[in-house]
Amino acid sequence: MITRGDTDVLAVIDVQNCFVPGGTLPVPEGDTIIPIINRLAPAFRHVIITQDWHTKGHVSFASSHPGKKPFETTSLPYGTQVLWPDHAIQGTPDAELHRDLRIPHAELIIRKGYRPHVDSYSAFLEADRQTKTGLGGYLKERGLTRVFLVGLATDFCVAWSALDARKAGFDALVVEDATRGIDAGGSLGKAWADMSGAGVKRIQSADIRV
Ligand code: VGL
Ligand code: ZN
Repeated sequence: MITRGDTDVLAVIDVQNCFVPGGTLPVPEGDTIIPIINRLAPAFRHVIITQDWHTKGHVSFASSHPGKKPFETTSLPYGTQVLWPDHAIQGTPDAELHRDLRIPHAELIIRKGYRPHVDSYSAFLEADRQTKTGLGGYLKERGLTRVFLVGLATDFCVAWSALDARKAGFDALVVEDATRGIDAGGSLGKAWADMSGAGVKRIQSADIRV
């Protein structure tokens, strides 16, 4: 059993309308994690939330690349980019946090992917792998050292955030049953292997004392 302390933070990644069934980039069973997150959240004194927040015509959208279809890739100045259906467009209902999330005590909502020409799966570092979101500094200034991650999608925003948390010197634990993956071309298995190699711990919600 894991007992939480005052230096722990729960990071709720991208639990938005776009990423649940009925949204523009639905993660299979994405909505089923919400009751688990709602049950876990009160056990954490510190909670932060991320929100994917793209411009219209964002570079990560297949529709911005003539001839390309969603889930194909393209080459961008910062590397290979998976192309997605249009999703999480700033100010649209699709981009809103899911209405069933009940985390009134969340202390920070951090938006990402808002630069038109750069994607950001990670809550810490944009896809150019240079531009910081500020989350690392925020957590450090507040003395928070251990990050528990839940949300969507396991193999993209959750995994990239967990890996960057480790790189920034935090302990990172992914609560597996409080995540769901997209699994595009084997991405889910690769994500778990990368996370395990980086020292990210894979736990279940039942492991956390609430
Ligand atoms: C995500 C793909 C594109 C995610 C966001 O939240 O995992 N995946 N944008
Ligand atoms: Zn996105």
